[in-house]
Amino acid sequence: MNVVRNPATEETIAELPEATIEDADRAVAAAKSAFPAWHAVSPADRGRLLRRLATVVEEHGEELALLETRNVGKPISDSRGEAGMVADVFHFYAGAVDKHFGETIPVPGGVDMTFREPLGVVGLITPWNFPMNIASWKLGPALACGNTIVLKPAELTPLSTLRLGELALEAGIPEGVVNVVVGPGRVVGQRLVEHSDVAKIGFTGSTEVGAGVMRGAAGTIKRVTLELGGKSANVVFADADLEKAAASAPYAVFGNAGQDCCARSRILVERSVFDRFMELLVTATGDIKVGNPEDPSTEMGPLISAGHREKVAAYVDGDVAFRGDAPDGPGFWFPPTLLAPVSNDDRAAREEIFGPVAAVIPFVDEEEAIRLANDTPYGLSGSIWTENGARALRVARALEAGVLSINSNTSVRVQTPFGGFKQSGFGRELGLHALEGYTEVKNVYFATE
Ligand code: TXE
Repeated sequence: MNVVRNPATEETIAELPEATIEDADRAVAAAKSAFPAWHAVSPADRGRLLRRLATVVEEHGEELALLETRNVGKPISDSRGEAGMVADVFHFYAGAVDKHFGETIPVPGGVDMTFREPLGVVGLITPWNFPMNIASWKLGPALACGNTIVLKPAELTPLSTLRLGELALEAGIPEGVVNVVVGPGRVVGQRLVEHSDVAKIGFTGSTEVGAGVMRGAAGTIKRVTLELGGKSANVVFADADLEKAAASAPYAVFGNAGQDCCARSRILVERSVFDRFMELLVTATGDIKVGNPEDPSTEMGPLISAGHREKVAAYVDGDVAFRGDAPDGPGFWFPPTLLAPVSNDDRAAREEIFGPVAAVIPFVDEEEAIRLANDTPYGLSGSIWTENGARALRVARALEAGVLSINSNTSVRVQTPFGGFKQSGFGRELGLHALEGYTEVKNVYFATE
């Protein structure tokens, strides 16, 4: 039995049967038999169905937001934004689907053309931190391109994904096109990864499990897109608008209680303004409102589980510069915490903590800032704060990361590509780039001479 809890109260909110290998096989078989008919639907009509799905999600936005808040513990204001993004993602791919087509290529002796073909059955495996958002980032482009789906959410947070599956049916997407299986990753997830009828795995989760997905996929030469961990840098130069940078930094690391692959959990600050910046950062961090996620004014909720809280706590030993408030419990609470000054070699600066813990690291000049920011096995996101435009672009070009912001800490937009360098994974989600990951290019040469 899969027991689902509200991490803010520790109450059981659902008990679900655990899917087995046989269930995964049945889901793959359903997706396989639905594929020819779904592939045959014209792109414009697939777009119409995705548009309907977007509208149905909008109509159920408040319900989805509340479900996400109760299951993940995230503030309701965040969940409302995320439900809105799910609808926006389906709107975007509804509009994109009939504008993604092949080319004609001049060659001697004939006409050469390319087609964009769907892959077939794709397995989508998602984590517990942004369940419905990440599901939509994969579902939108995969469905638009004519693939059928087996979607496996994380065991801790399956509820919004199950609801999305029902809403897809309500929107008129035919049975068998979207299948949701809830079960353990090492059983059901692994089965999808190794199944010979699954053409691709779109995975978001830890780097360790991502490496296992790659190994498992090798046996069938399966395509994979991996969106994995991060240890991103928020680089603050002395010539930045310090007030603005310090006001923004806490949201970049304590948003979603730090359980965010894009968290800028290494705050790199130029030494000449380090003390002033710390003062501002401590004040801004102290202002974060931690508490009941269903209260619209709450800015930070609990962690996902007791086990995860233990893991996060193990990173907080020396160098605590500030510890905010958090409720006592029940609930898996952890206060926003600043570690400073930290060396980039410390464990807290090297490993993904995935909790509300920021390591503040001093640097002396631009060259050292770039070196420290890149001195990590990860390469997902990052921010650069400076009023010098040339420096901003110079540093942005030098950083080894897939998603960067200048004078901002936001990472994710429906229209723009999202994904990592180095051990943060490969392949891109969102924007038009995501369509590449759910199609094969077929080249056809037609001899005319
Ligand atoms: O992730 P997992 P978990 C990081 C973060 C966190 C840690 C563990 O540091 O503390 O990972 O989180 C499925 N074959 N991130 O345990 O295990 C699993 O069921 C196929 C970063 O949740 O990677 C779930 O659906 N699938 C990350 C999904 O993989 C398997 C987001 C992710 O689980 C599997 C989440 C297997 N063998 C965690 N084993 C980010 N960067 O956003 C598990 N799964």
